[in-house]
Amino acid sequence: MNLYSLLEKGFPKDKQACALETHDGLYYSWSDLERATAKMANLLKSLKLPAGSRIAVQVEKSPEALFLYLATIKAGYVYLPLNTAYQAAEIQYFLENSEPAVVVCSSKNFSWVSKVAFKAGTKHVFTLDEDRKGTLLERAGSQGDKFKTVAVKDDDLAAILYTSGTTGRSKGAMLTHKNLGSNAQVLQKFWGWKKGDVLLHALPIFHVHGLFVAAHGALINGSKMIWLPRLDTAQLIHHMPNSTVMMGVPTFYVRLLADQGFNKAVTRNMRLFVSGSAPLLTETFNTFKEVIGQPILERYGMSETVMLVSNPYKGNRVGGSVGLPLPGVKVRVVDENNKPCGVDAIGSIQVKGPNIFKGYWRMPEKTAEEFTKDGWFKTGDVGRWGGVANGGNAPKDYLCIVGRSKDLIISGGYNVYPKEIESFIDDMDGVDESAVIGIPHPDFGEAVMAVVVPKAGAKLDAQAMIAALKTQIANFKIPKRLEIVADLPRNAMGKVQKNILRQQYTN
Ligand code: MLC
Ligand code: AMP
Repeated sequence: MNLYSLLEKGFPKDKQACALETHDGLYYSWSDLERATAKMANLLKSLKLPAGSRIAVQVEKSPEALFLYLATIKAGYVYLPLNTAYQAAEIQYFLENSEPAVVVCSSKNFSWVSKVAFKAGTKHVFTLDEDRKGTLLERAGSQGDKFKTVAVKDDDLAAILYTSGTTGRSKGAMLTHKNLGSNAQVLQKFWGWKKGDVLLHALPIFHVHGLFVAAHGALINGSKMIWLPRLDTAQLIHHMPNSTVMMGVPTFYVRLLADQGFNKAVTRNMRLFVSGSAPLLTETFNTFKEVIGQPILERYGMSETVMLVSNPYKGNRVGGSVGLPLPGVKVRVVDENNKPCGVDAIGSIQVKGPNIFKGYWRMPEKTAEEFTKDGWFKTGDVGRWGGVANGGNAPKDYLCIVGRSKDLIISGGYNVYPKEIESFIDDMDGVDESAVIGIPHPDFGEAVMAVVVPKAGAKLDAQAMIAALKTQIANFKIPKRLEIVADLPRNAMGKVQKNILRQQYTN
């Protein structure tokens, strides 16, 4: 079934009810949502795109951006969202790799994005801005407001999400209608979505968390969303008394707890706070429970798998643990021979289920590498069943994530692969080599730090290097700290010992 049809089944009968309320006081009814989606789907159809065409989108968050996503899947095309922080070189790679038929960008970026897109073979470039301006809506305005949802097969693609690669360039995770639909249905039940729920939505919608976990949850349940463009704690606190559910990365909870205006009274109607995308510190979990009187529900997932494991809605939510495998999802913790580890032993986390992606876009070898012979997907995360983890005490059937085998930094919920940043730094004049590590950060959980060795006789300026990086890569990947040193610690094999650097700079 087309994912749109599945979501639509949950839309309320009263089409005049509010579907989205924005931070600047606009109300979109379910009828508005359906009509705008149909108009955009008709526009896409009028372009006579081949089946399986990718629609790449790099726009600021707005209700219309959500409708564009819905229109894409309704019309049977493949949605390809791109983080608004990505710079020209990053966008160039994504467009050349995915060869989208249509690109939608902000007006302010049109001149450079369109050049890159046309060079990559894209035929149509539209603009869409936060304030309902741009050529996409101009062109969609004259289209019909009814559209028959295109029939698709379960394993037809609905979306491609680029995830950074440990080596080399990013990989496009291909997600099918079935992957996304099955996960939305499971979460609706598991998290007890009910009539009257209102979702407070402040996450970006170009990643799994904001689009597939949060927005799908409200859509499939026919629930209203309070649609905020970004995390702004004053806005969250303002809207919280009229909300029942919120989802965020740990930084959301750290910032809320630091705000004097956040208290039990503000959260009186809230029934569920979900955290994910990065580890929630047990300290944050405990403080939140103490101050607000309810435990945050932590869950675990990935772009390749959508949601895998979650603390229960009803039942024991354990700080430091991501909880129980979701219904239909199989999770195992294995040793280096892919043999399941016993309780309390640490191993690699592998998963199976209807939510696991179809593979990496045009990378069959990479896809094969990431699956075991018997079909388990290797998450690259390291975990343990039960035990005293991260300062908590989890029962034996609860999963605790204790680390990652992939060299990955998660900063404020965004993934940064050190290798990518190192290659940009190593290309700079006067640089001999570099090591990029994650160091603890009070707001973002982890922050990117670079340790750089100059070439003999070269003089490097840390501030100038950071300024140069800012023109090349997304802002969340920029090192918050850059140190210039004489050499890097190495082991007997000559490998850089990042653990020593992490210890040295963690204080
Ligand atoms: C912004 N900055 C960041 C950053 N976000 N730096 C590191 N890490 C981040 N995540 C930079 C800004 O460019 C700015 O730099 C400075 O830090 C301060 O920015 P800010 O204004 O305070 O940031 P803000 O706009 O408040 O954003 C912080 C944030 C945001 C945490 C709210 O990053 C965010 O919404 N993160 C959510 C990411 C997400 O949705 N992840 C889900 C992935 S899906 P300067 O130099 O310009 O001052 C996934 C699967 C799963 O992982 O399981 O869910
Ligand atoms: P992404 O590639 O952006 O989808 O990020 C997925 C990664 O985020 C996972 O492989 C984990 O390393 C991490 N992650 C997601 N949720 C959690 C969580 N609750 N605790 C720890 N790590 C998490």
